[in-house]
Amino acid sequence: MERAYRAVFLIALLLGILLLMPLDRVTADDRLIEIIADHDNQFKVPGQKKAVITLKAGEPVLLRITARRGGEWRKDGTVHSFTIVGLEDEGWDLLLKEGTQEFSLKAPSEPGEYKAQCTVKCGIGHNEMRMKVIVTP
Ligand SMILES: [Cu+2]
Repeated sequence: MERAYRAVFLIALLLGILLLMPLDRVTADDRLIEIIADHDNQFKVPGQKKAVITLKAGEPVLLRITARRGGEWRKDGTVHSFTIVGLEDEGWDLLLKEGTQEFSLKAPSEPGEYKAQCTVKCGIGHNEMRMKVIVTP
């Protein structure tokens, strides 16, 4: 009898864990987007002259961001952020530590041109540290 209880408990636990996982993490086939938040306090996209990324509205994406410390950083080790003002609640407010980090996100549902910016005082150039995010229908 006790064994049956344990089995039920384990199955419930497993289901609970699966339910808690965001669905796009389970499927893990999100499009990979690479961005550099560089030590000169500029966003860069590897292989591109201009820092601009294009997403499809609502698509799940995996952002791989490499951050390099500029002249200033936060005490907690945050060196830059990648923030779309107004979409923070949808996850578009990524605090970046030194090194490479990955973030699973959903592209904004509303097509248009967005501006991503750094909200962490990172030194000279911080006020111009932004890049374009184009969202197509
Ligand atoms: Cu900054």
